[in-house]
Amino acid sequence: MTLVDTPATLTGGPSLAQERRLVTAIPGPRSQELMARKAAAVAAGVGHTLPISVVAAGGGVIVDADGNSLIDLGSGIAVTGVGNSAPRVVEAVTAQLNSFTHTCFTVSPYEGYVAVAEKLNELTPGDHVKRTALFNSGAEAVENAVKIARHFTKKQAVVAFDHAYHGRTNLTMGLTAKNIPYKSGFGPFASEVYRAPLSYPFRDGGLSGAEAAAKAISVIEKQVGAENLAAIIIEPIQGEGGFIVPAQGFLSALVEWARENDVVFIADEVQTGFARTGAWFASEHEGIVPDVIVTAKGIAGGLPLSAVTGRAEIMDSAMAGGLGGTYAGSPIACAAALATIETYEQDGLIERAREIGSVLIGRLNALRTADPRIGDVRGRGAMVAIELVDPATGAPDAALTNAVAKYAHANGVVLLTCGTYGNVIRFLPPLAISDELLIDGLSVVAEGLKNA
Ligand code: PLZ
Repeated sequence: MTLVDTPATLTGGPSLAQERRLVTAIPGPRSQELMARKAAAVAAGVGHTLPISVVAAGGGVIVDADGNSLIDLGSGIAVTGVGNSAPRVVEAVTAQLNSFTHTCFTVSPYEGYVAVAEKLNELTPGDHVKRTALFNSGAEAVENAVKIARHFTKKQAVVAFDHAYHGRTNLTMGLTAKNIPYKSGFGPFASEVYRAPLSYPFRDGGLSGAEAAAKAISVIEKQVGAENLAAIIIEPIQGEGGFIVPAQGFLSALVEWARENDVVFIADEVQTGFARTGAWFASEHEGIVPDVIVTAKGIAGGLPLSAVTGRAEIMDSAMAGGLGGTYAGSPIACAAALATIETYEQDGLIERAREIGSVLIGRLNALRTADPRIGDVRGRGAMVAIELVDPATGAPDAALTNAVAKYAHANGVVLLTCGTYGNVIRFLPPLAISDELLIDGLSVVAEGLKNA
């Protein structure tokens, strides 16, 4: 078996040449070699968007084993906000690796975990007293948020929304809306999960936030009942479901109703969190203060870490020993998180996310004016999407979406799609990307649209 040999000098991080460079077709021979090994060794259910073999990444690029340099417009699904191998993260993780790698926080604690909890309590919306518990993945944190809400309220039902995505574990699959590829054949799903309609301005006939909330609340009251409901969980901007920004007032009406009815309001900010939307958390754009907020992805510069942060009385309700996990809040991931948060702060990345947003929204709106297949341009900060439709009927156009994504991949741009109907192209660049690369990436997408 041949191992793909990586040039020893190629280190990732922001010092990588920041350019789109194609030296072979995508995938090149070395990437193809890895894909053949993957097909023979990895379970077929583990898919991939782009068939390349990554050897280095940093700033706004990903370099493959054939020497191609691709523009990264996905950040590993909204994870590497600070960029891959960000210098502070590399330094902090290296230092932590050299002191200790693991003790299990619930066996013998260490400072990094506590410092991350303090930082999250400080940065998340609301100035009430908070507590945090750390986990590994977004799904694991969502599960724990629901566990905690049930323990606190002594109620069982959970309401999620149309188009929601909350993970792939059994409970979070049940919370997730989309059947294929996330759920089909993987049931039975957990009980006491209910679904309410979402505010989706492009597709709900332009209901106001208050009207859409009234509709959702009516479903909740008639089909579940506040007396049975432990929690409402919602992404403030839906991620996998299609970057759906609810109408103004939708989220705040839900928060108000939850508060009046002793229901825990959980914001799933796994994808929207950590500077991505031009604020620390997307809840801030709506002025809402969630009771519990779930974070992951952008928290630790690519290392696996997630968190549940919430009102002290809710978080403290679970008995000692009721929350944990062998690796939950790993010292290495915590070191990475502290360095990542410092990087967002020191490098002005919240401001940078807003600038990226103006470039994206400006250019995409210009494209839309000339191309009626772009039905909608939406998002906040560096979390922006276009929804592609049949201009005559408004029907979702997944085939066009796939064609544009394929064109982008073949031309050196890592571009992601999403949406219940598979017709949304999403832009999630690292906040470390240059305007030049971003604009080059957008021009490839524009060409892809023209060619399709
Ligand atoms: N909540 C809002 O976006 C993860 C899914 C990638 P994990 N989204 C990317 C895939 O295809 O599996 C996500 C999310 C929101 C929860 C999750 C789950 O986070 O870290 O993937 O478990």
